[in-house]
Amino acid sequence: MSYSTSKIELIKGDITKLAVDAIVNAANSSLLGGGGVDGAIHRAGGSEILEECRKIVARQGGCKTGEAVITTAGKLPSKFVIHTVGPVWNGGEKDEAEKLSNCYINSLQLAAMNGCKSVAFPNISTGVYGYPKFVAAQVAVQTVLKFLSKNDKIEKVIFVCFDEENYLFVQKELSGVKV
Ligand code: AR6
Repeated sequence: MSYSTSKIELIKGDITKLAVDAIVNAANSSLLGGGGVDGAIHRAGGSEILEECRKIVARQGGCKTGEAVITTAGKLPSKFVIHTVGPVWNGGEKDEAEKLSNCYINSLQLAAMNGCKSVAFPNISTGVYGYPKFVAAQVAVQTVLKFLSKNDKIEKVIFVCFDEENYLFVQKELSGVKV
């Protein structure tokens, strides 16, 4: 860990290893798995996660962009997985920032509703979905700070960056932050 305040941490690594209350998955609207962090979470967490996702799909037909659903974490060390669907980057004129911001807000709200105090996020949309990392870092950090300023149920948010570029952009965005 190279950055930490009382409510925010930034780490480089694999989100599937974290023993927090909830880890967030950058899923797709089918909720049935994929590559990237989604693939890593389903692989490490085992079939229980997919079984719960299938039940959610049967009930509500997947998950829309910007929304979030919660399942067990299966064999993972966290208690829950919150699956959210980030926007595909389309040049920035298709409400991508608002949709990405909604991913963070809805995930944190769902976490709080389920009694979670610590929540870890990957860099949603910055892989396959092509969101520019620098802008995504701004949206992620500013949205989380605003949420934390209004909600006292979430005690810790951990930004988990898998790659150096995302790590440096989030670190830059967090510099000087004191919450
Ligand atoms: N821990 C933390 N972050 C990770 C890990 C990991 N184990 N593995 C990858 N990342 P992506 P998206 C980072 O592509 O852009 C999937 O197929 C990675 O470096 O996983 O939202 C879904 O099913 C990147 O910065 O998600 C969807 O179809 C970040 O996670 C689609 O990809 C997000 O990259 C979603 O695309």
